[in-house]
Amino acid sequence: MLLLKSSIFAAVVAAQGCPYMSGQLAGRDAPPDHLQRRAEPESTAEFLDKFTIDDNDTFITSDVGGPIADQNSLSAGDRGPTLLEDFIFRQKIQHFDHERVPERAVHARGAGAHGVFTSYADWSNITAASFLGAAGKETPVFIRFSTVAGSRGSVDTARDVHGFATRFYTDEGNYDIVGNNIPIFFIQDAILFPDLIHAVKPQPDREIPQAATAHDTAWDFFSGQPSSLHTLFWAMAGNGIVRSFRHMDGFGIHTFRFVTEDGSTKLVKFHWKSMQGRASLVWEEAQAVQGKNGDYHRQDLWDAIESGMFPEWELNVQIMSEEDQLRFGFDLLDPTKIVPVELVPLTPIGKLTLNRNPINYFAETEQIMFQPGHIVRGIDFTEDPLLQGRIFSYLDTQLNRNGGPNFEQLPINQPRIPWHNNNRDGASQFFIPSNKYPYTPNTLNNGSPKQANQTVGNGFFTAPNRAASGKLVRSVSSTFSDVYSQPRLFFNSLIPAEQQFLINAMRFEASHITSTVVKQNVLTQLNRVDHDLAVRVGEALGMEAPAPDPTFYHNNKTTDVGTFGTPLKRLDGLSVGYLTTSGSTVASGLQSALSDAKVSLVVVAPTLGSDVGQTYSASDATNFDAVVVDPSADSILMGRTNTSSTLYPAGRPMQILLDAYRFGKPVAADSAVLAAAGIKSGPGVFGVSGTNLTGNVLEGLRTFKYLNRFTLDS
Ligand code: HDE
Repeated sequence: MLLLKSSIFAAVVAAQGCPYMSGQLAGRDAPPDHLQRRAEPESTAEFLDKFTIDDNDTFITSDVGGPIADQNSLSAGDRGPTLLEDFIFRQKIQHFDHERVPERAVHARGAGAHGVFTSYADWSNITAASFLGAAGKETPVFIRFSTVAGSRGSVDTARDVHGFATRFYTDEGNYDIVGNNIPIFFIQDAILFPDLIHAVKPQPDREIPQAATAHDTAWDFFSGQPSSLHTLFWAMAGNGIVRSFRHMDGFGIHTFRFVTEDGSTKLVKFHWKSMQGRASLVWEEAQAVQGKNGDYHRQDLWDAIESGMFPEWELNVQIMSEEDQLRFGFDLLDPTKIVPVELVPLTPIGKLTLNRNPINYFAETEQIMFQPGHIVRGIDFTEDPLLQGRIFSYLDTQLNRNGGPNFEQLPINQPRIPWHNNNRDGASQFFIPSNKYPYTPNTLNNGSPKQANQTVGNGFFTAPNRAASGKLVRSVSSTFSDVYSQPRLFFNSLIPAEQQFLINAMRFEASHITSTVVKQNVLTQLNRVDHDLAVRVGEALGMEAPAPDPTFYHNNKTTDVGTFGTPLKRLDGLSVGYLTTSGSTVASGLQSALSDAKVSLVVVAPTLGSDVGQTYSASDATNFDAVVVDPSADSILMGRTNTSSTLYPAGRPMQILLDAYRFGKPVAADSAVLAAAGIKSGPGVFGVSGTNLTGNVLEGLRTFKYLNRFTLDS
């Protein structure tokens, strides 16, 4: 029989939840509601344990508990037909037939993990949010990272915006920051979201291409809706092809409100800063990874957490006043604008550590249902029209995915504190409400559950200074109209190599467009941002850019927006390939220095052996962040004496070295091998014997990409 770690009864009663404990189940003399509230939300381990099924040393049962054998169906005679009465067959197949729920309409492909958020201080001077109310206060979290356009089985390294959705299980209810790794968005009004998504998803007739924007409809939309340019620029630069989820930042995008207990407000923007540092792939590499390992990001996150290298992010806020809404030359309600850090610096307020992989992907990562409308006391919305629309959309889509309104009762969605309200029934109601008076106002249940507000019951409250008035209009605010200055600011702020990557990405994407009109529209829009950029993209299309259109041209720059050119902060979880032959040994100094830096050294040889981690047949440059060629094995490896092995594709060892070099990674080999590969000496190309190999490899990993290897337009 199935064993729940604790019994079903205990799960339901303890199920935190279970609001109904306060009635008959818990006895008439149960303490009043507010005294039942836990001082702290239940820890993740404690909470998940109640719902975890342990199959060890059990017999298979039917869904309703009776032990059964489900390996053979019941048939009429040895060779006869299966019988309708076979309830075992029917239940098993039927459950299988219904195993899937609709994948997310966007952000279908993702990976998640549990963790903990720790507040750096008591922030009650800016917010009444209790999870930010004391130094060292810990709150359990679950994060889901994702790409946007691809379906659930698509590849991880598609060029795309990446989702960065965080749920805080706070002691005052669940709070979600459903953000992305790019700090702005394509559109300003939520009503355009279906148009954006229909345009970037595969074309409707042929359902091609999967998880890619390099097609006519996407660029038709981008060039017709120039509010999308700023996000598009970020996605075409390194942020679209990150090295891993661990190496990207996250953003809340919209401006939100912090509200204090005395009702005063601050406008805030959220920034999650990767404590690993930011890093990206180059496009050739990302495409190669797509073929070699579609689970590249998912696996990186899983492996890092499994091996105790817990990824961390610092939560920062930009804090602004209500009076600042139009102060910076753009509107803080416009989600296509960043607030440059020179104007408003980042204030670090806490740290997030991911420390636990899910037990079951479907139950946790697939069933978590985020909502910008999951908000807590001390935080409030703004009038950003994109945010306003999202507050509706996420609740609506969860109803569709779950098939009913009880999805908040799923373990991953439950708050870790009790909840009480008069919502009732619906498909799959998991609890047994004991209150016979589920309405407000009631006298028959002494008014319970009672109304809570700011002063009674520690309730949620809308910022008291929020006001709205005006004639009804169906238009975007005129304060949102400049959509060109900030893409230019972004482009100006990139180092030349990343500017080139961005241009190359646009060349790649735009050269997939078949419509001449769309290509012309793209150049027209790029030209409004930067004439030189339009000329350079146009060159690849064999088209001329329009004459300069300088209305929005400027030379301003900001900082901290690129993903290349800044050394990594931590090397945890990176990997070095050591190309050798079976039976060779790795220099022990290198081995131990890498392991001290939490970098894995993967020995690659023609066949597996005790010290060999990968065979050449299964290996590639995309598996490593740096490559070292064993000096004692190089003549064999580089094909000079053994060109015809059947154990791996011809030339594979040399290919690994060359690709690593082409992808900008540090490489180390002896000079004969480098010469045979045609690799010239230069930054990130190291000798392998007698020199400071270990120091060079570590320094190379920190540098991560050697940008001098990539040609710039002259
Ligand atoms: Fe989403 N978005 N979105 N989005 N979004 C969804 O909700 C939507 C937007 C984001 O890991 C959906 O649960 C509208 C901005 C993330 O589970 C859906 C608009 C940002 C995730 C939806 C936006 C995001 C979603 C699909 C325009 C960055 C994945 C499934 C107003 C701040 C969350 C789901 C996860 C998911 C609607 C715009 C981020 C359909 C209407 C801006 C990270 O409800």
